[in-house]
Amino acid sequence: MAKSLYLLCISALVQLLEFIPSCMTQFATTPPLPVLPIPTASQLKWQQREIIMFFHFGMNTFTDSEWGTGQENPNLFNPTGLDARQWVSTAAEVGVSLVILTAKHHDGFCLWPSKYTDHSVVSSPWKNGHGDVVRDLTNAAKAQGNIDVGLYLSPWDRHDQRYGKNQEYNEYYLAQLQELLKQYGVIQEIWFDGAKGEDAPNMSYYFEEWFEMVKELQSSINIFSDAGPDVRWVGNENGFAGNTSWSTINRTLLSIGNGDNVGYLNTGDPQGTDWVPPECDVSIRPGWFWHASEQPKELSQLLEIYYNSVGRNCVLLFNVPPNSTGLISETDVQRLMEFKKAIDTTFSTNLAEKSSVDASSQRGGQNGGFGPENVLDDDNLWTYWAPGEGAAGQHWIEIKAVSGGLRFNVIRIQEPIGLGQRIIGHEVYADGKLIAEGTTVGHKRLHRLGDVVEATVVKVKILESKGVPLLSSFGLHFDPFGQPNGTSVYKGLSY
Ligand code: FUL
Repeated sequence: MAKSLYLLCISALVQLLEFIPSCMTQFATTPPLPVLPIPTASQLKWQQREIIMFFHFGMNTFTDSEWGTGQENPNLFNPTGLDARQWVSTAAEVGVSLVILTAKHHDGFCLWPSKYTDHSVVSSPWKNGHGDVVRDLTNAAKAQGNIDVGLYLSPWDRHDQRYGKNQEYNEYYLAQLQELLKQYGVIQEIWFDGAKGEDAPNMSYYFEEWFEMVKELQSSINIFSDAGPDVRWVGNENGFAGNTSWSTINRTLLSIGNGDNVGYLNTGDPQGTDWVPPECDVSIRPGWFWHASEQPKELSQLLEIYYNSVGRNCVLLFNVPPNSTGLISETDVQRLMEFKKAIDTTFSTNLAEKSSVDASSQRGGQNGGFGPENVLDDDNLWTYWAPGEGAAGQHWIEIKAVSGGLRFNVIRIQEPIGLGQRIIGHEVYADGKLIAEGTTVGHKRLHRLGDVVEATVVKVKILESKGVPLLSSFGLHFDPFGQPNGTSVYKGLSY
């Protein structure tokens, strides 16, 4: 009897003990509020691509020119060996997931059989007038898999007689836009170039109608122009973003084809009310189009471009022009492979990966899920370090080598931009010595150091930010290539 009473008591005690923790269950710590503006899903996807590819190809490829006059004879267009599968397989090998083709450049010659003009592939000897480069590219991308397509449709048209007559030309342009956006499946970026020659007739483009129509036809597309709305020009064609590089800008201060605001485009605006990140368009060769006399840039130049574009919160739009056979030249393919190998060699190993990591504070305390260890995982978007609310200028993370020392010459810092771009100023210390300083971070900030640094403790201090600063990824890397220009120089917060 006593024994059964004893067992009853024990079982009641066990039930009670099970009940107590369930009463005390804590919910997970909530993520911090975003700092607006934030990217759309399409902009977020675009930013993660980091490097995309431009194919400048068209009449100019056959006339050795950059800006055709519009008077070229369609007979000249005859890329006898054109194979768009080689274009996309080259892109895939470089790790590129979006390629953009010049469907129509300023000379007005159309690479697809437009119903609205005969100045196109239809009038050329290529495939007896039955060819369609846009179709070849979209088919090749689909067959390759994981490659998306974007299109460039030059507003300035030096061939078409309607150019200069506002309504007629805008109708023509919109008709072509509809052809391109309705007939070729999903198009992920549309490029509205701002160039227009000084001798060109006066012409008003109906941008509002164009943009609305584009979004109606392709819901996940990003519209590029000098002024966005989704992606903005970086203000130069060298592939260099500003040392300060905000994805935010004030669109009301921008206009398409206006050369006066290149500085503003280059750095963006911390007070900007619109999320319109910069895209760095630059050619692997001196010209945009292929010329027999030109060669691709040196590997060291390509790497310098990478550090100053991807490493400054930009997407790099690398132009690789197919030649007059209709193929990417072997020299260009080789240079791209060298480039890819160099990037992989430097970045595939994070020397900080096995270090211990500490922070000034963390949101929700030890088990809040926002600890500094999140900067060393593979996710650079949705797992991140968030400090507790605290005095500005007091936030930091510290990486400590667990065994031996850290030997590196590149520092990589990333913000989880899905919650807004926040960091205004930061510094990096190695064993207490300042080794790099900078302003914005954004999706990715790379500091390529002049010297190799050896240290056991590396600290990132956030000097100033909009809201609390967040860090999604941190890396220390060793880059054995090229001659960098020297340490990143902190220019103060003079944005
Ligand atoms: C410029 C054009 O004039 C060039 O030919 C090239 O297409 C470049 C990407 O944009 O505005």
